[in-house]
Amino acid sequence: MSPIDLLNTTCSDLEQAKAKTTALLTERQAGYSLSQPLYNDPHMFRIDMEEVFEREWLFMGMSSEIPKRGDYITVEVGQNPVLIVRDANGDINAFHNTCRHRGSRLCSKERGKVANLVCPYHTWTYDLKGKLLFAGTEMGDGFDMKEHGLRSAHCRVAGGFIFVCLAKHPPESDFDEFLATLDEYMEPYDVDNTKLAVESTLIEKANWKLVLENNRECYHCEGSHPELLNTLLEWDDTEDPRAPQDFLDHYAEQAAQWDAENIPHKHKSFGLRNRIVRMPLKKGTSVMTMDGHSACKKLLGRIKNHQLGSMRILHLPNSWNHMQSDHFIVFRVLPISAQETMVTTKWFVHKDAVEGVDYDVDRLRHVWDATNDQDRVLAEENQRGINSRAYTPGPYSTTYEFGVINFVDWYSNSVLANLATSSLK
Ligand code: 3BY
Ligand code: FES
Ligand code: FE
Repeated sequence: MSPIDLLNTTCSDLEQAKAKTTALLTERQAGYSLSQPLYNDPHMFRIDMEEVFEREWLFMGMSSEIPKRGDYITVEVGQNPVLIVRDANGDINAFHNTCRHRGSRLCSKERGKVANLVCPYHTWTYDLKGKLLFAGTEMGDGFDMKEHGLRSAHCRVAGGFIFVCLAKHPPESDFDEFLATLDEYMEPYDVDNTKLAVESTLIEKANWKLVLENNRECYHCEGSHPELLNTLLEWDDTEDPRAPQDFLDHYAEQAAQWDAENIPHKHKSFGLRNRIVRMPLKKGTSVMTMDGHSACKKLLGRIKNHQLGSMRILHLPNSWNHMQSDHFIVFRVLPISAQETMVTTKWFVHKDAVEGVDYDVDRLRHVWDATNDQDRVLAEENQRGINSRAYTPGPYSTTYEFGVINFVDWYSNSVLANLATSSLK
């Protein structure tokens, strides 16, 4: 069933899907992969969209993608077109990208620049704060312009990261604390003085949760990621009990330098939803290029040390990131259907860096293009096997796959909690 067909499902189908999801998540075996319908059933997918992607804070993009007044990006969250635009005060606003006349999408391009937001259908015009400025002369006496401004969505920006929440009431959590930490940890990078160098979009034939699960472990790295392993150390945490002494020594040496330069690095977690940690890369390497040497001649922000490792930022449900000394890479996951997911990767460099002089795009993107494609195949094969009538949930390794366990626990707990409070959303 396609997402469009889902619109035709009756309310009782939806109630049944909610009841089934609740049962599957309540009865799931902790530490095991989820049951098949949660990975491939269009009804369960609808629940994911309503209870996760329309309820939680989502990573959308970076503030430096829209540096000037009128710059905008658009993002499709399932069937919800979203518009993010910078206004005349420099503030970033998020709106539902749907006209208050008869609902046309206002902006259809992925990014652009406008003076005002003009609907392509009948030219209703809104300012950059969503106020309706013009609706022609034919709307009649009773028509109130003030009642027809764009519907806004909650929007928060920290450390250059733009987050949007489509729910009426964003989830109560430690999100504020995470944003404050993000501001502090991103300070050295001076995101406002960065620019998007290049981006890629992959459509993976896999449920979004398989894309996230795959990202949350490096059990598969040795067998699948030769390019990434030129620089990446498999540990995802400085306190990983499996980490050998030579890693701990290397980390201690790097951390001493980072401390001397006032570069934040300590692991911080905010529930299971968000975490930040700076991890060293392999000894002698600086950034995730094929040879481990610089990708861009200009370092970011106030950074002087090429060897800042990679600051990893996790934001469930839809982002992981690698912040390095001379470029950073952000990843955004958006579900399309039960078995299709869009993964967008964006590489940022210093805004004054000149392509072909300071950086070469092919060199910059090589490792993560290869890695993303390898991960795409892994997620797609995972999906195909899960679709088998023989599939049953299998056990995660508590040492190698703790990140996956954390993700699946977060997902299950969030969906159950959100389903229980559906009426308040
Ligand atoms: O580097 C990442 O983004 C994740 C974490 C470990 C494996 N995977 C490639
Ligand atoms: Fe936008 Fe008519 S739908 S102006
Ligand atoms: Fe991978």
